[in-house]
Amino acid sequence: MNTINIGMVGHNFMGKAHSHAWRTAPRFFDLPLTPRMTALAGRDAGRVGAAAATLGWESTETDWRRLIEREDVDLVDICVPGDLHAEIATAALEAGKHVLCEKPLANTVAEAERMVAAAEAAQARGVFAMCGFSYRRTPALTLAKRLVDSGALGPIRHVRAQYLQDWLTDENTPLTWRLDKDKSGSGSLGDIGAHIIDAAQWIAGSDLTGVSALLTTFVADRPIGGDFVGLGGTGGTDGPRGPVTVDDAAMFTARFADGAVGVFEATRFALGRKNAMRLELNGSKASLAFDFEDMNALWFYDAADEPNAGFRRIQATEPEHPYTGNWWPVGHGLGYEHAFTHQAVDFIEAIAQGQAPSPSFAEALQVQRVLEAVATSAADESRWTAI
Ligand code: SOE
Repeated sequence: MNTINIGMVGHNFMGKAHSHAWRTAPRFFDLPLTPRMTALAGRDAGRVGAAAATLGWESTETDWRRLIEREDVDLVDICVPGDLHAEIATAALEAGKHVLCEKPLANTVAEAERMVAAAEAAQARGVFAMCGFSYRRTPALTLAKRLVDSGALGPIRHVRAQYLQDWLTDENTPLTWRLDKDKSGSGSLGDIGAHIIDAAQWIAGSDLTGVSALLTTFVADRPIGGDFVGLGGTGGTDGPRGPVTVDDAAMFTARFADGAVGVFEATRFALGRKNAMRLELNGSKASLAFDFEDMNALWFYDAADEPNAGFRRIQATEPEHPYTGNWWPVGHGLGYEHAFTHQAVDFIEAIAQGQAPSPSFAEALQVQRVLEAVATSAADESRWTAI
C-alpha cells in the first residue's frame, strides 16, 4: 500500500484537529496515499507522550529538528504558534518534506517571504507546501466559491466579512500565547481576521489592494499562568498580571483589485458570538451569505427569481455539494472538524498528482501583506495604506 508518513509538531487545539483529520481522511475518502501518523513532536516528553497515546501517533520526538531529520517522515504538519512557523517550515522544505503550516502563515511579511522562497524552491523538486486556511473546505463556503466562479453573482460590488468570538470578554481570562505579540504576531487580526481575509479574497476571486484600519485593545493586562483549557484557559483573579501585547479587535474598510469594496471586522469580545465567521457578497445579479454558527447553510438571493422571493437557504449537504457525498445521508450535517479532514484529503491528492496545492504559501503571503497593511494603517490614524 502507498503510504505518506506524517510528522506533526504541536498537540494542542490545532494538533487535535489535524490528528483527527489524518486519521479520518482515509476512512471516508479514497486516497492515492494513505496517511500514517508516524511521529508527534512536542517539547515536554511527558505531555507529548500522553498526547501521542490519546491522538494515535506511533512515536514521539521532543525536538522538531529530530522530526525533520527522520527518514520515515514525508510530510511535516506545523501546529505551533506563529513565531516558529518560518524556521520549521523552511527547514522541513529544505530537507525535502512536504509542509502543511497552520495560519496565519507567519508573524511578519519578511518571514512569509522567506517561506514562499523555500516553498517555490521545493516545488521545483516536487515537494509541496500548503497553508491551513481550513474554512475554505467547509462545504457551504466551497459552494459559495463555486457559485461566484460560475458567474452566478455577476461582478462583485460588496464584501462584508466578520469573525466574531467572545472568549476574551472576561478580563480575568489568563494570558496565553495568543495574547503575546512575540508568539502570535497579532491578536484578533491574525488569529481570526486572517481567515476572513483569505476567504473573502478566495471567494471573490480578487485580492485586496488597500485598507483603512483601526485596532484596539480593551483589556491591557491579564493574569499570568492559569490552566490552558480550550482557547481561554482558566485562571485566578489574584496574583500577578502581565501585559496583553496584541489587538483585541480589528476593523477595516478595503478595496479589491476588481473594484469591489469590503468591510472587515474581527473580535474576540463580541459577547454571545462564539464562532460567527460570516461572509456576505453582493454582486450585480445575486447575493450570498454565510454564518459559521449555521455552517451547513448557504443563503442565496437571485435577482432573477420572482419579485420579493427573498433569500433561499441552500442546505449544503446534498451529494453534489463539495465533499458531502463522502459523509452522511442528505441533511445530516457536518461540523468544524470536517474542513480539516477535507484539507488533509486535498493536500494528499495534490501531492500524489504532483500538482501545486491551494492555499499556497504565496496566497498566504498575500494575506500576510493585508495583515501588515492593517497594522500600519491603524498605527497611523487609519491612513489609507496600499497593499
Ligand atoms: C481561536 O480564536 C481560533 O481557534 C482560531 O485560532 C482558529 O483558527 C479558528 O478556527 C477558531 O478560533
